[in-house]
Amino acid sequence: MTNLFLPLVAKMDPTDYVGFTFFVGCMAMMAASAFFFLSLNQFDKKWRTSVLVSGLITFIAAVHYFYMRDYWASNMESPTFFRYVDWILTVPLMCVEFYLILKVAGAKKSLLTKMIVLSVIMLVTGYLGEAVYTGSAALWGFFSAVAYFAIVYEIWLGGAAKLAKEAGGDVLAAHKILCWFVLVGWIIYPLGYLVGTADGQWYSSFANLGLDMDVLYNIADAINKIGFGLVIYSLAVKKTA
Ligand SMILES: *C/C=C(C)/C=C/C=C(C)/C=C/C1=C(C)CCCC1(C)C
Repeated sequence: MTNLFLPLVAKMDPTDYVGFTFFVGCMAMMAASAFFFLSLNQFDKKWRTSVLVSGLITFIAAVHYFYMRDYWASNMESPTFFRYVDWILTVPLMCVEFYLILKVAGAKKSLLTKMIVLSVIMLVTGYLGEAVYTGSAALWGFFSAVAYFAIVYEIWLGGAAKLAKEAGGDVLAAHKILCWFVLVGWIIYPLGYLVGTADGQWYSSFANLGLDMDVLYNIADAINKIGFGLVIYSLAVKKTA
């Protein structure tokens, strides 16, 4: 054990702020998971699944952050592969959250399928642009963005929005906040992508913004995974009271 982990921690340079955000990411995701899991008993049965999923999202992220922190510390390189494995597991679970809270208004499996398919398209095309066909990062980023806006459309104006209106009350209010997370919180990811893939692209000036792709992704993950979970948590609290 020691020779596996000690060198990496010893390698952690106090001026390595990217590594620092990976480190804090591990702790934040772990703490959030403990918080969600330990709160489960206080909720009515039908809200437990939603809070459980919140905990699974931060727990899956916590495990990936441990790997990503070590990958970064050993190679000083973006852990692109772990990053996208994390997202491909957690983003569909966020779609499940939308579906679960809208079930009270009769949400169908087709809504869930549609959102999961869109999120997988968004992430696979993003991965291809970031890691495989880096020369055409702009094109793959564009495909990814189309899928992203289709998700935004679905939840703000499409079928999911209609169901939220039918549900009304606390569910509608929670749905609205989640919609803002997707519109504002998720937009940090394409910004990170533009910064990280700028080299040799028409948007090469993004490389000079003084921003770091991994820091942007890490901040976005903390906001979106933990924030999203807390919205679900407080909805469950209201519905149980
Ligand atoms: C917990 C992880 C989350 C919520 C990840 C979300 C990721 C995105 C919304 C990524 C979107 C991208 C684009 C819209 C275009 C460029 C490529 C991506 C994959 C960074």
